[in-house]
Amino acid sequence: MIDPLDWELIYGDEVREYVEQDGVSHISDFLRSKLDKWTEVEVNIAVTGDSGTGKSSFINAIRGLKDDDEKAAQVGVTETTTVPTVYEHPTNPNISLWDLPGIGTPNYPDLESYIRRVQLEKYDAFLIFTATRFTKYDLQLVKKVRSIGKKFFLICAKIDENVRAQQRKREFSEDATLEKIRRHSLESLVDLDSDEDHDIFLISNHYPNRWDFDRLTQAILDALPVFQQESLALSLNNLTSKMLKRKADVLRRRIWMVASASAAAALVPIPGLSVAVDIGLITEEISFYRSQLGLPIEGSDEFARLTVSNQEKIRKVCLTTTTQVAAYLAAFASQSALEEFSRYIPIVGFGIASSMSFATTYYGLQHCLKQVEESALSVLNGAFEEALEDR
Ligand SMILES: Nc1nc2c(ncn2[C@@H]2O[C@H](COP(=O)(O)OP(=O)(O)OP(=O)(O)O)[C@@H](O)[C@H]2O)c(=O)[nH]1
Ligand SMILES: [Mg+2]
Repeated sequence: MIDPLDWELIYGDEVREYVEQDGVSHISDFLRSKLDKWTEVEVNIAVTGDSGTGKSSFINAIRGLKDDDEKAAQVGVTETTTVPTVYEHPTNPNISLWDLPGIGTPNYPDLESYIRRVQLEKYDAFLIFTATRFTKYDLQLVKKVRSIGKKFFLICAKIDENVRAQQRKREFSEDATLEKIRRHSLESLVDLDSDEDHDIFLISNHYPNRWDFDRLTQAILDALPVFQQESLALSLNNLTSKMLKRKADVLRRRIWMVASASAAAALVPIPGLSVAVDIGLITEEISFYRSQLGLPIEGSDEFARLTVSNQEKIRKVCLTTTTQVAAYLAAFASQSALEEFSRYIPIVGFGIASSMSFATTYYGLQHCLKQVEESALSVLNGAFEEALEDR
């Protein structure tokens, strides 16, 4: 696990080095480029496993696509994926999901030919799919992937089908069914070191909000280096409560950079606000919070379906004009806490970190993000209750 403070300051060294070399006169542009860096970080995820185990369906589900969407991977009951195919994430072309045929399928008869053609080195993580038991080829691949120090995840898809089949029995327990599936697929891993705990993720590509789909997503994120974690977390749009929290955490950790950029660029006083801030940048950041955390836009059908109380919550953080943002920030303009911000002084310097402008932006954004997060969670819980009522 990464120390939260390190996480917050992942760009700290780069910013400090920049300031040492170039001073702070153009720091605002530099910080803006860091705020956008997540869009440039490449993440390559390999999705592999035997034919028909749900690889292509997963690639669609994690990208929030339906199987018949234009950019969807082809899904079918007959063998569909025969050559490695890359699928970009719709919100970020640098997130690549590689649909790889399994070893033992006609084009890849054994591990050697697979390694030659698939180039294991280029992937950050391997997702190995099964629908029942892992094959001897899956085991060979796990050993190989582990030997080169790469992360892998063992996944058993189509859990909905299994659960549905068991439901026909008189004595049905979902927990017992899941445990049985888990044990059954673990048995096929006996060849791997017995002292290591092998986690198996039981998912359904058709119900990404149920079973282990979210736990798998979180585990993949946890396994990546920080920059890639940030990039993938901000790119994924399958919103669950854990995902919301993770996204909000990533957004919270960049507030000091927005506050620094705001303080450095704040040349023009804003009417109605006693302190100069970069109001354009702050407005953009707040809008980023709303889109990242999936708040429905006022006027949309989704918005119209919300409860009155959720609509009210969203309106409060719908700050789209300079005047609205200035009025919101005014409440934070008198606050300053030198001690709290002292950790930023060695990075951006005393002038910026101790300014009123920094403090106003910092506190204003912290508060706003909290409000957006709470509203998003409330909307999500409302949608969840609605889904339960429909069942
Ligand atoms: N019920 C259910 N069906 C699934 C799930 N995942 C995939 N399927 C179905 O299983 C079949 C095979 O899915 P694909 O995603 O094409 O499997 P694949 O691993 O890409 O198969 P190949 O390309 O042939 O290697 C399709 O009919 C899917 O609709 C799931 O989680 N639940
Ligand atoms: Mg396929």
